[in-house]
Amino acid sequence: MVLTVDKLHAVEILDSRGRPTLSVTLATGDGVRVRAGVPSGASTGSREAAERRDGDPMRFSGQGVLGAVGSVNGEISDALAGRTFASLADLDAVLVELDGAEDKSRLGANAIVGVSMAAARAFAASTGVSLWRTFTGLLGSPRLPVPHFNVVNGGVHAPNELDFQEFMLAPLGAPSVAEAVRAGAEVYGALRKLLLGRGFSVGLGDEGGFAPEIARPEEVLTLLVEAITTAGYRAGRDGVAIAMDPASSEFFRDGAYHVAGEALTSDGMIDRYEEMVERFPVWLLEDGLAESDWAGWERLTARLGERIELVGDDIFCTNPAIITEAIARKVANASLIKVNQIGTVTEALDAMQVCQDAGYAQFVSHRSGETEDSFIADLAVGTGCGHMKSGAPARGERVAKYNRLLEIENASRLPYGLGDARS
Ligand code: 2PG
Ligand code: MG
Repeated sequence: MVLTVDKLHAVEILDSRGRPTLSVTLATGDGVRVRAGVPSGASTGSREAAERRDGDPMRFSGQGVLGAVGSVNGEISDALAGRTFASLADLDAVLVELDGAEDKSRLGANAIVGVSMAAARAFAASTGVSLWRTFTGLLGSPRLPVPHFNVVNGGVHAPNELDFQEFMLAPLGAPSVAEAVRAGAEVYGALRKLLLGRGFSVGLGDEGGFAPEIARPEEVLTLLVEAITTAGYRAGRDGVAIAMDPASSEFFRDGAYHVAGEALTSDGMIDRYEEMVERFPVWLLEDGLAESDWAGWERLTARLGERIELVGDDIFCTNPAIITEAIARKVANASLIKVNQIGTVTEALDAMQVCQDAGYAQFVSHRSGETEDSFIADLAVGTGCGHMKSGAPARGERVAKYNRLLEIENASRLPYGLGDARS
């Protein structure tokens, strides 16, 4: 596979939250033209690759990305146009070197990731294969991931009183993506009815989940179990299980976790999670503790690591070096994978490889600010990581990823589910 870059062009577009982001178009020497849309987060880890934002208060409250667009159309184009690359890794290495900053802040991680995603797509298109096929053989064998539908939103993704950011439905027991998507949509519908019947708002948060005025996470879990059974599914690993991303760095202040009016220590939080795991079919917990609380994470992993998947997001930032340190310290047993958190597709694949080698699971993820780009669906399928989250089974930018999984399922005979590595 070789790729000759002919032209690169970026424009400023809107993400799903109404904030500017980039669309990057790449044309190759053999006449292929592809595009990538750049995602953007709200609950970001402090060690993430840095987005370049204009900071001009007269445009989009300072959120404009004309500088990052300029990086693509100027310096990056100048460096790549007319050059031939033998692999995506080679092209990404040029991007990393060109930026020169550890956090990619000079050209902007949002500029770089857009080019990297477009280049990955161009490599696939030039060889006439689906994008997911270019990721096969690197890690596990390809498989269709269990979609994790975020149906209740809180934290910085919704203006309600709920401190926990995400409550997800995980149809682990479904036989296929098609049935998993059906389960997600049916339970989402049942939950809507339940909420309305109890006088709660069914307004939506950033990722398409409902944002009711409920403070206690246990109350949300109770409602979810009811919605799952009302929709006709078993609540549990043999049916529809539950995953949570409290995004706890956001409510960790002055050494305490502030949840529904209580201030808890790390151990208090761990006790609380253990109770939840005992009472409810919670199978995965992401960012249960804050990114700065490594000692707490060690205890959390010792207590719950054998029973559930513990995913590091803000604490790892898809960074191979940080994940390597976490493995040595027995922190978590899985990493979230967000390409824009590290800045190139190649480095995200490196992070997945580090996880894979240590028996850590990889959970491919969207961002709260998204476009209709379905890149992560192909990434999750090709790497065979077994699970992916892309928000609610509603709203165009969220369902684009699930619909892409349906498309791949239809065109391939790939197996569905977490895979052999985990039960
Ligand atoms: C998360 C993500 C995606 P954000 O915390 O996992 O759901 O949120 O993109 O705002 O960081
Ligand atoms: Mg998270």
